[in-house]
Amino acid sequence: STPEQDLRAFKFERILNQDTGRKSLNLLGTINGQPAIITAEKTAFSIASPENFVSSEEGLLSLNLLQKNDIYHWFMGTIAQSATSNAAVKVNLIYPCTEVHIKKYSAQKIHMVVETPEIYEKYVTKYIKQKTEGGRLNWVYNILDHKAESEKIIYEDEDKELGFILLPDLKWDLVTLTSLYLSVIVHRTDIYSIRDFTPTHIPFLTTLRTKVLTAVSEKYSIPGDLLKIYVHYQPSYYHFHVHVVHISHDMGASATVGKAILLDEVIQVLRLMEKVPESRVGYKDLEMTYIVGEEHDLWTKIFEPLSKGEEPTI
Ligand code: M7G
Repeated sequence: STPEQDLRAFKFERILNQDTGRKSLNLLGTINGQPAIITAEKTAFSIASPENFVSSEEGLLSLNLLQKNDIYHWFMGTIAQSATSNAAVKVNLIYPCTEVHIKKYSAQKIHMVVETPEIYEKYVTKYIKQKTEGGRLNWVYNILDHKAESEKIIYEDEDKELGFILLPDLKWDLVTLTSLYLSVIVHRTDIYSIRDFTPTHIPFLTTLRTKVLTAVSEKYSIPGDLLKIYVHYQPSYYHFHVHVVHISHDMGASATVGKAILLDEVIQVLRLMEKVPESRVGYKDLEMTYIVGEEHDLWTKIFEPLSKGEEPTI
């Protein structure tokens, strides 16, 4: 079956989350008896031909005046759309999905947690190990092996140690430059998260940064001062990758304090660590403070037990 046939076969079960501000909706259901998640998000207005906005053929197709008061008028309307050139909605399908995906896309309370070097060493490393197993990184290896998305690669440095692939993130609609969202996926497999960085990685990170900036400026004519380049701690996928996002794009929780750390800051911290006389000091030695959702395994298996004075069960 084609991806479209799969999507059409979706049997709705329940709403996982809805955000009226971001105009997004996450649905849980099944396809052929297997769990699936649909995440839908209304797209940004296309500004390709703003002069056509009021056109009843190419812009606002129909209008319904809700109210008029003095100089104020408000309408509801429909708008001309096309799935290929001017889409109304971006739909992501995860099928078959896992319990971890369901938790990730569910509405939940969040907590600020402090991960000490001891907590990292004792519990979080175990958690990270578990999350690299069971095919969770298949999509990453598919990209690195050119088995998927290879036609979308913007730039590749094939070096085994320093190399990486720059390509569009699945969150990007591929057209709106002001919401540009790219990912850098490194070829090396020895870095799970920034916790693995020591000052020895400074040249790796600085060359990566320079090459990414050059590639983005050549391909999209976007200068470096219009880009946010950051990493997540904690990330969802433990194979080192970097997020490259247009500065005008408000990513919400995913680019916020408590989740995103600028690559420049990581490099600066490593440079300072380089000056520490003690050898092998690195990100593993820092206290890291971040947000975690109540459904997340890091909360249920590590930080919730710790907050109650209990031993984590990881
Ligand atoms: P993260 O910081 O590990 O997790 O980033 P997050 O999803 O909590 O941000 C992983 C990034 O990879 C995210 O920005 C995802 O949108 C993106 N991503 C995830 N998958 C499964 C794919 C994929 O199959 N292809 C591409 N191109 N990007 C993906």
